[in-house]
Amino acid sequence: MLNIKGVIFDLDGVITDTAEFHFLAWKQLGEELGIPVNKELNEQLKGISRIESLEKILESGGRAGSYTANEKIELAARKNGYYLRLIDSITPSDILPGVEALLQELRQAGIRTGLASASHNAPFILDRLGLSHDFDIMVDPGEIGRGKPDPEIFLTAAHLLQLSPDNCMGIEDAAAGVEAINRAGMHSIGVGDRAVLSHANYVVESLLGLRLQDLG
Ligand code: B16
Ligand code: MG
Repeated sequence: MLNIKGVIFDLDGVITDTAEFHFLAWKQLGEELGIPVNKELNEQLKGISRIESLEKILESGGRAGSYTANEKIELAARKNGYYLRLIDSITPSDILPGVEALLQELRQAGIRTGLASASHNAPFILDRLGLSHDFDIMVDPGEIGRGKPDPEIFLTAAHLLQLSPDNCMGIEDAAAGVEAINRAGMHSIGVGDRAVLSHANYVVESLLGLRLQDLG
């Protein structure tokens, strides 16, 4: 029997569909570098940090050793510029279906909430969505040494919530994120494609399909 006292959310792809904007921004950079970025490659970038995503793209184009560390920082910054332009138009209407109802249900039930996003743009996005005050804690990805699929970001969230990991549930859209939740010893909810998220304890197509009683 689960005893869930805290729910830790991913941001991109769970709370809002910025995953699509990350894809478009990487695709644009890829075109400039002559490296195709398709949906399949993009799936592997979900939940992965900006610089690691760049490394994977360069690797896929056979260009892993072609750039200095400084050039890679410049390329990652260029992608972020494209991304920021795309997310500039975000409003509360971009909150994915079911998110607000679930947050409200959790609050009413006294279940604590946290955000475990790898994105350095998370505070800006939450602000645009009008959700800045809806989470009890938010992990700063700058403080995290090892990105998803390492469990560090979820363990840090549980620590900040002052909860044991086995009393926490994590919600993710990325395969790497679900692995991070599982390795943290938490109950995992995958949002999206069942084929990609089959290692989650429970998979829903969208958060509209998730009710409090499903949390055990
Ligand atoms: P940024 P999440 C992750 O956010 C995204 O899934 C991933 O595609 C992105 O590269 C990463 O954040 C870093 O984002 O470039 O904005 O710092 O899914 O963990 O909320
Ligand atoms: Mg995500």
